This record gives sequence, structure tokens and C-alpha cells, in this order.
Amino acid sequence: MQHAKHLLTLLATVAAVGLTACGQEKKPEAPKPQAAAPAAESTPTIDIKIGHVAPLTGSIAHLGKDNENGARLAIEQANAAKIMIDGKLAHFELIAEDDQADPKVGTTVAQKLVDMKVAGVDGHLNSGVTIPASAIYHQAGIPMITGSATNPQLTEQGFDNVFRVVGRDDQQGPAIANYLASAEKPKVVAVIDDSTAYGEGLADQVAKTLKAAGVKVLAREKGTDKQTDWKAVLTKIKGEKPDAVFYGGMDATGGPLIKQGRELGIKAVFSFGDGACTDKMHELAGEAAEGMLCSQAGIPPQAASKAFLEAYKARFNVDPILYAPFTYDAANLMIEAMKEANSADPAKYLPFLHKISYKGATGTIEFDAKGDRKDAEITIFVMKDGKVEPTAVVKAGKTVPFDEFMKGMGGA
Ligand code: ABU
Repeated sequence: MQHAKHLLTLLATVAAVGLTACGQEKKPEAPKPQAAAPAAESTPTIDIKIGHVAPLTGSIAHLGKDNENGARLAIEQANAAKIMIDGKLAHFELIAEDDQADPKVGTTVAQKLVDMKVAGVDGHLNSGVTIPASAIYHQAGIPMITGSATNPQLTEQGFDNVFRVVGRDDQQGPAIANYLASAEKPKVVAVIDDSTAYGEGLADQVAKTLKAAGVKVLAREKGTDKQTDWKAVLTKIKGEKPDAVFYGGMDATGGPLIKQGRELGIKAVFSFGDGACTDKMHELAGEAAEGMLCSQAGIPPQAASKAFLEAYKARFNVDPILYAPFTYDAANLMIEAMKEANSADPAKYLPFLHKISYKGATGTIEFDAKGDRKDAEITIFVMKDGKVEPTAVVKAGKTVPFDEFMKGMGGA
């Protein structure tokens, strides 16, 4: 009896050690007559780790969780689909990490994922974190697909492992700036940013586009991605009497900015990019957020496929906030490329990502030579009754009303 107990302990230890790094085969156990339960004949399996990284703590954790949920749903569905890769049953595991929206933490987490031998990474969320992390994945040859980082520099580094399923800020900036210029016809615009790669880069694109349209742009005002007291900046701006304000930053800081702007009596139209294009703006600013303009670097969440929206709601009991459909597609793209390559080895499935044509929850995805999504949409929103409502979609330089765009999509 004592001997049998020792044997079972030993078998359990061997099984635990057998749960190896991703992409490595977990060989079927040989029959063990001494074990309590007889081992059944089983299909060989392969464990495949996919990392997801976003801020899961701090002021934009709601956006990080939204991104993570998208990736998690894709992984759970893939496991339920019992996908075979190289004759083995694939078991996908999501390794979800928190980068705290901090570049230093982001690179530490990236190295941790490389050391864990993940087969791919879905993330990160923030451009300022994704760009330095991408160098670590590049050195390790691990494919990464971001569903939200929009700074152009990410895909301008010449890294063949880096992909993005949303648009870039050199598409988003001109789209929101041109909409602002034609819809509101401002003569003077104040531009503020949060000093991050994303906020500053997007604000630069907006300022450049407005100036080209003959609009006067005031000297840039700057804050940080932690700033919630904007009164000094806004008081300075108020004196210049701008007709519109653009802020490059996230909703956690944009909400207080618009609230304090209205409290100070600024009547200008406030406008924002994707980081602040969420209903959270109304939660943070209340009525002050009504009428604000903003953009997202893709189709709005409600335009994602019905199958995705229903599955997401059923699984998480909430609707997606911003980019969950895109992180869902990012995880599925990696899985699809593995299926096409019949391998989870990054070196073997990476070439399939470059030539993939995949119908995802956000439409058909193909990548250009840099790893950017071909023909990415930019959607323009107006805050109405506490919700950001899509009003127009810009695609390939053409702006169409949102309803018309949806008819063209056949309801996604
Ligand atoms: N694109 C919105 C926020 C994420 C980022 O690019 O930093």
C-alpha cells in the first residue's frame, strides 16, 4: 500500500513536469498498471501558450480588461473547437499579464513571456509600452499583434514579427481633425497631450492636419498620463478663446479635463482620439461630456460580428468597451496561422501571418508589408445621452455616414 502511494506521487510529479513550455509536445503517458485509475488511450496533445498584455491595474484597467476579455474568448473558443495541429490536439493557454501601462514594466513582462516560451503575444495596449516591448519579442522571433496600440512608429521599425489590427495615428489624427474642421469650422484650436508616445503622436497628427486646413493651432499644452487636475492648463487656454480643443490621451485623464474645462466656462468643442472615445468619459465628466467628438481606429464595437457580440456578452455579462473585438481577432489570427502552418513554432507560423486573409469579428484582415492592417477604418463618434455614438466612418480616405457604412457591411 505504502509502495503504491509512493508510486502515485511519483507519477503525479512526472505529469506536472510534463506540462512543458508552449509549442512543445506533451507525449501521451505510457500505460501504468500500478496507477489507481487505468490510463485511457488518448490523443497526443500540444500545449500552446499565448500571452496577452495590457494594464490590468491603474486608471485604464477597464480598457486592459476589455482587451484581455477579447483574447480570452478566442482562446476558450479555440479549445472548445478541438483544433488539431501536426496530428496533436492543441490546448491553448492564455498567459494574461499586467504591464501597468508602464514601459519599464512592459519590457519586464515581455521578457517573462519570452522566457515562458509563449508562441505569440496579443498586445500590448499602450503604444508607449508596446514599442519597447516589441524589440524584445523581435529578438526572440515571437509574433505579436496589437489590437489597440496606434502609434505609427510600432510598425516602422522593420520588425517582421510585429502586426497591428487597428488603424494608425497617421490615419486617425487626420480623420478626427478633418471631421472637426468640416463639422465645426473652428478658427482657433487648442491642442493638449499627455506626453505619452500615443498622446503626443496623435496630437501632432491632429495639429498638422488642422494647420494644413488653414486653422490656427495654439502652442501645445502638455500634461501627463496620470494628470487629473487640468485647471492651470485650461485657464491658460481659456484666455486664448479657442473654438475647439483636442486632447491626445486616455479617458482616465480626458474625463477630468473636459469636466474642468466646462467648470471654467470654456464653451469650445472638445475632441479626443480613441483612448478617450469611451462611455467612461460620461461616467467621469457627466453632462460636461455631452457633444464631445472622438475617433476610434477601427469599426465601433457594436459593428463587430453578431457571433462575437453574443459570445462576448454570454461569457462576460458585459458589452465590449473599445477594442475587445480586435484583441479577439488578434488571438484568432495567430491560431489560424498556426493551423495553416500546421505548427505552433513561431518561426514556422510567422510567414503565414504575413500572407493571411482572415474573416474576423472586425471584418477581413490582411496585413501590408509593415504588419499594418490593410484598409483599416477610422470611426468618428459624438457623445449623446452619455454614450459615444458612431456618426461616420473614414476608409481609404472616403468619409461615409455610419448607417451607410453598416449597410455596406451587411450588418457585419
Ligand atoms: N490607441 C489608443 C490607446 C493605446 C495607445 O496607442 O497608446
